[in-house]
Amino acid sequence: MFGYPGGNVLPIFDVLYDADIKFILTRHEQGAAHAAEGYARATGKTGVCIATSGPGATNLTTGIANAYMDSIPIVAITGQVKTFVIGNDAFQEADITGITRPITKHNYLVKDIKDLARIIREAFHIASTGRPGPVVVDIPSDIQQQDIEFIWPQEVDIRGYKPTYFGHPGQIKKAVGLIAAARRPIIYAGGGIISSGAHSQLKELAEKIQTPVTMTLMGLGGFSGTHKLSLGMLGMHGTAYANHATMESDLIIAIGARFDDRVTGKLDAFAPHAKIIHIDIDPASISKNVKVDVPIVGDAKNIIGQLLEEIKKTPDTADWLKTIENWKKKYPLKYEETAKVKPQYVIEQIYEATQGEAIITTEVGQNQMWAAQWYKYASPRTFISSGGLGTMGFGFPAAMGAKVGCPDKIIFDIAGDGSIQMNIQELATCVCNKINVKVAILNNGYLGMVRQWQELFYKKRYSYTCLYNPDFVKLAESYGAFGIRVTKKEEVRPAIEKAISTDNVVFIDFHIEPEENVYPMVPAGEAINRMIGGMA
Ligand SMILES: Cc1ncc(C[n+]2csc(CCOP(=O)(O)OP(=O)(O)O)c2C)c(N)n1
Ligand SMILES: [Mg+2]
Repeated sequence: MFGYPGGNVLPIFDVLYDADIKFILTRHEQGAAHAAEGYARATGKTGVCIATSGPGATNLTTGIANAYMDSIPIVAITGQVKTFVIGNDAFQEADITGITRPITKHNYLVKDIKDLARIIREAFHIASTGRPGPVVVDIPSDIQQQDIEFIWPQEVDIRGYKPTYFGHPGQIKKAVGLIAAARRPIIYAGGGIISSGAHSQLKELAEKIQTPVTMTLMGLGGFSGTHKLSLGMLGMHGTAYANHATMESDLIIAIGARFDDRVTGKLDAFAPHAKIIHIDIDPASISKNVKVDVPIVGDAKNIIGQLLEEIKKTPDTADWLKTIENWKKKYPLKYEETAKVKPQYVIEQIYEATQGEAIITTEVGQNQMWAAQWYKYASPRTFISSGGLGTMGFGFPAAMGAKVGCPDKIIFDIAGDGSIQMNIQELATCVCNKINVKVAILNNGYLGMVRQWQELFYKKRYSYTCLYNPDFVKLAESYGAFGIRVTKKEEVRPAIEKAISTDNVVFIDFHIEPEENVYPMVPAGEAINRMIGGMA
């Protein structure tokens, strides 16, 4: 449990004093929310954060919105002013159930102590089942002070909330028919693969039907990036071959993905020849952005299992795979190697030094896209990044939560010099709790991704994107962490090795080429095969 105290949660904190709960005091409530998310994404369990009423609760909201957009199971507990002053503009009152209604899967204001146990039970159930998401439980402080006999409900029965877990057999048959007839199929896999634990089934399916797999940012690790059938990520900064394969495909099997605009680009130009099968646990996601031919509502793991049972005739994809192999050879991800410190090189070196076994979190911007492109994620829950909301300041507290959940793993936050300063206060939390995460700051002196857009689309008018930065090494040291500065290419690998072998929180300040860009890039609103730095 990650959190921060205050007047209206004091009764709960008093119980935490000797409760059998590992509690971590963060230095900002936003840090607590993101840490709960990092914990949830690394472990598959529900993360928990707690804050006081008013400003404590509003500080959680960015993390709650982030969890909502990325379907991450967290329960956020907030203190509230006493029931009899709610609505009176009481000290530190904020209507947090009102504020979080559009960014939670569900939320509760506890008005009677008799409901508390049931509500907590339901909150965890709702957060972690169906399409996962954040649930807020707002508890007035007078309710916190009341006594009642503790009865934990064994069963949860919520009218109107009964997720569908298995695909309709008729829809499965239709999908099997389309798969057998396809010649240029692709699987488009999203975060749903990871939340449903469907990675083994996905591998089996891809191999059985010899169909290449492309992943969203949220889906990375759901299918091994080193597998022959992997196309890597698609979309705005996807690989050229993933985007071309998508545009040329005659069948898209979308699993646990939601056709986000960073993936589809210009909607009416998206995959013009493709029939679409869409597998998703949330019926509201289906045909929301793109009209699909065969919707299948249910859990990804179950449905892939059903498909595997029903598929007798597999498609002939030999020519298609040859075409894709050619694209991969001709248009690989690439960067110009120079004597300077290149961000892509830094990430390649982190990949090699950790043998692909680390958990990588990211901030937002160029750092995030390079981390998605240049580290090969072989297994689920090894890549943790803010997808839907794109929250700068997510990566460091998320790394902290991931490390608490997976203490034996090496955790690297691949950060930008801008983003890291948005939750840098969590250095204190990491150091004093010995949460030894490693932070690789790709320091370009810019809000790099915004600068890239200004370079390409605003005539290089760098309006307020140049940063004045602290000395990150001294800053780390002032918190009791270990700092390393890297200004030369040959220092990159030794610094990474040193960070891994150092039994402390480590910041590596990589002074990278300031105006390096992320390519390929699909300009906003263009079709996804119209890439800058992709293929003609
Ligand atoms: C909280 C928040 N504010 C603003 C943005 C808009 N934004 C997206 S990327 C970016 C620049 C990030 O800079 P830095 O962390 O240095 O990363 P770089 O792109 O340089 O790797 C900004 C400002 C955002 N995503 N999140
Ligand atoms: Mg930067």
